[in-house]
Amino acid sequence: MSQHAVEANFDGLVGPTHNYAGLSWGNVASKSNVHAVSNPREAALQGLAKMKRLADRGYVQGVLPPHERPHIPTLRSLGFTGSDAEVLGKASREVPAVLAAVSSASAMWTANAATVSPSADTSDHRVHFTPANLSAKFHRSIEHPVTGRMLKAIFTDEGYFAHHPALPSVSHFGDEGAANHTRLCAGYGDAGVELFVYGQAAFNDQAPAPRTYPARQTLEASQAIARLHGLKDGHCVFAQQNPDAIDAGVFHNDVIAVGNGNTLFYHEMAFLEEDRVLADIRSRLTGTDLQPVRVSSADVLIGDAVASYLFNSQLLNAPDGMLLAVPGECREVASVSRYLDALVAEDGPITAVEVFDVKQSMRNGGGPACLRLRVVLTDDELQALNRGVILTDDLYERLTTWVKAHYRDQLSQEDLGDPMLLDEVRKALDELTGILGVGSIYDFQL
Ligand code: SUG
Repeated sequence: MSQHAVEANFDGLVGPTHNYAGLSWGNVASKSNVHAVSNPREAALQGLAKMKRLADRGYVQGVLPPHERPHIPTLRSLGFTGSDAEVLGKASREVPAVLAAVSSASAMWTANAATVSPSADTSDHRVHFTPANLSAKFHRSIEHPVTGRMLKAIFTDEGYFAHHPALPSVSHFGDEGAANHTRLCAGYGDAGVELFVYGQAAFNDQAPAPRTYPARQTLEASQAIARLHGLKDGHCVFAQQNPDAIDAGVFHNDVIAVGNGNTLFYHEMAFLEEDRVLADIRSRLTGTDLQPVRVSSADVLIGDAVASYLFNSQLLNAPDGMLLAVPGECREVASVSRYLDALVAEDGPITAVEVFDVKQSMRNGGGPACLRLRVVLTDDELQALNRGVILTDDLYERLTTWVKAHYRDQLSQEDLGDPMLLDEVRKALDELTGILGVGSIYDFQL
């Protein structure tokens, strides 16, 4: 029996070490802004402003705290010894590139934090979470232990929430979380179809694969998650991403497609077997008909989609249709801006477009949709979670004041070795766990 449910969005609060280190081969923005000076304060305030605007519209908005960076325990695991300041100093002199990796604020992109299956889809009727191992990139592979701890601290009640450890952290089971997972459904509380999009099959040498850039997600990882979450075969669709799209800079499916309710908004180059994928979704979706909104290359070239992040938008239910929350860059690319005007003028499911400024994150390849993890929750589940992370006017004010008190307004690669930065970050994060009421979740607190 279906229950009333809502989609809550948990945005990653941008951490105080947000910087541009060029860590993500295959992510065009990350590589083109390498070593630019970042502004962590502006980045965090842009993220908070997005959350506040959506919360003001009545969407349930949550906050996921940043991770501890630079991550001294990782440096110790790599053989650096001494006091924390000594570890930092040695890493900064001897392996600055490794220090940059363990300093990345990449946990802000919570679409990669985990894959989440709502209770309406799972065999035990609990909400299931699997943190993504993010094994494709070293700087991201260190996120999942803390992500898992945070999710457990927020979704604690085992009667409602089930937590799995990340998959084995090797390329065969490379998993990038919800960025490669879309749920289509009639109502949020109804059983839906979970669409898992992968870049490559790992145990099949003959399978199509990208030639230039890495495929981060494997079919085998997606299948393992479906099994762990107790999803019925009849409710899952596995789709291979078009390898040419990956080679054009589409390193996650959410850079080329986004779904909500019965609507799938995607570029014609998104899937290798477009017709089969749509047919499989149609045959599994109950209580509604799939509404594909397909963007052709004639309207928007894939390069323009990657440059503007058109598909890395949040597609949200609105009173008279659906709202597409797009990054500001969509109005800077002429073909995309034209396309958006035509989209809302036509009689389709997407009825409104709104622009959000998340430029600091965008310069590392993270748009509005990368910054949020969607968690569909029934009314009871929503009441059961740790409410301290739900954005209210008061929490927004407190977090804004906290950012202004603790964040720098410029950060270069040289600054990452500054022992003062480490102290500033720890002081800030210690205060933050108190503000959010999540207890001790950081290594330095344990
Ligand atoms: O994993 N960028 C992230 C961007 C993640 C975007 N997420 C989604 N599409 N859902 C990544 O490539 C760049 C960090 C740097 O270069 O400093 C980075 O990690």
